[in-house]
Amino acid sequence: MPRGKFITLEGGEGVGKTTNLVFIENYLKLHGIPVVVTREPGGTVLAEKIRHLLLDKESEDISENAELLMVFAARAQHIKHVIEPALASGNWILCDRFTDATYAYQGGGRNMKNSTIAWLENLVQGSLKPDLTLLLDAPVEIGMERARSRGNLDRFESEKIHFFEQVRRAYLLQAELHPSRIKVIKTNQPLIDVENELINVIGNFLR
Ligand code: T5A
Repeated sequence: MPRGKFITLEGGEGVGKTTNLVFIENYLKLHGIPVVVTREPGGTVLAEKIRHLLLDKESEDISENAELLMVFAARAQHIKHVIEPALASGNWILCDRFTDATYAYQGGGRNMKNSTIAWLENLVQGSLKPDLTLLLDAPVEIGMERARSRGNLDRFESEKIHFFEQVRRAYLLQAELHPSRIKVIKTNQPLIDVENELINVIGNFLR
């Protein structure tokens, strides 16, 4: 059984990850690919508990170091119990956010050192990296407007606009640094056009 492929979906708040995840899952299944859909932070019972703590607006002030370590603690569980076993048994993984989000939110948004993130990445992931990353990108105001329209903002969504500008900049920098892995798809266009771009990029990847 050949090892499965690891696809991640990334982007700032409200850019359309959840919406397009379903489309990508269906597209892969249509091509006969067995796919496991999961998310970060989360994906296991413990990692979902950590997610809850991270997103809870009412929790005590979480230090930047604690936030970074919580993200990687959840990731370690996720890799051990979901991602690695699925890939090893030939399933593909479609994951809503992964370590590029850490470079964007903790690196860009919180201004933490990329070298610290890289050290933890190496500790927790070893050689595990996504094979393909779809970075959904839209101007911050558009994403925030979409997120706000759902009401009930979480701890990250309640940050100031400057934070999200930094997140977006860091994501786009990641795409510049890893052009063969990270494909940028603009989502400030009708959903049908976003889907067509996704088909293009994933179609190329499948070939
Ligand atoms: N985090 C995560 C870190 O800080 N570090 C890390 O390492 C990791 C892994 C997780 C939070 O954790 C942080 C980052 C995050 O803040 P999350 O739920 O995964 O939270 O992320 P969110 O960005 O909060 O997810 P959202 O659900 O808010 O955004 P989505 O999924 O990008 O957007 P979606 O699909 O729900 O769409 C939003 C709305 O827009 C509409 C949709 O119908 C929906 O109503 N929409 C469109 N409308 C018009 N045209 C289009 N093209 C549209 N696409 C979507």
